[in-house]
Amino acid sequence: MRTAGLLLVAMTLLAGMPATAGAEASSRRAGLPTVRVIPATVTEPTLGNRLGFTVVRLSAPSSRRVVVEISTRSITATANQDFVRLHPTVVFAPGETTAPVSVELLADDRDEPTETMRLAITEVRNAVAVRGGRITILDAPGG
Ligand SMILES: [Ca+2]
Repeated sequence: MRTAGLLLVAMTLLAGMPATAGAEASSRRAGLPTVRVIPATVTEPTLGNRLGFTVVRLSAPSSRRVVVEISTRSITATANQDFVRLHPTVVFAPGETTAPVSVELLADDRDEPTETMRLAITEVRNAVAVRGGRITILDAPGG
């Protein structure tokens, strides 16, 4: 009974543990850096399109090339209406720890609340992905 109780506690702790903690623990075990997309706030363009930038960051330099595949994900912002759906690949040369990544924002004629989307890491080589990459899109003044 005691074992079952402890197991239940352990399972509860695991269930409540943020994904980040698990990724960082497995990265330490594997001796790999973690990689995350830094959250950013960008403004919708008034007309046409514009790139909004953020960076992808490694927790430590690597002697190996790190390849990170990213995918745009809707949260409250809509793909191909508020931003262009894209799957950029970011490559870190050995020793590099930051690399730019952008999202192509689209103008509209509507007054909207602030919207959000995510640059999600879908695939990574020589590092361990950590959840992040939330992009907050502020509505353009007057549209
Ligand atoms: Ca708008």
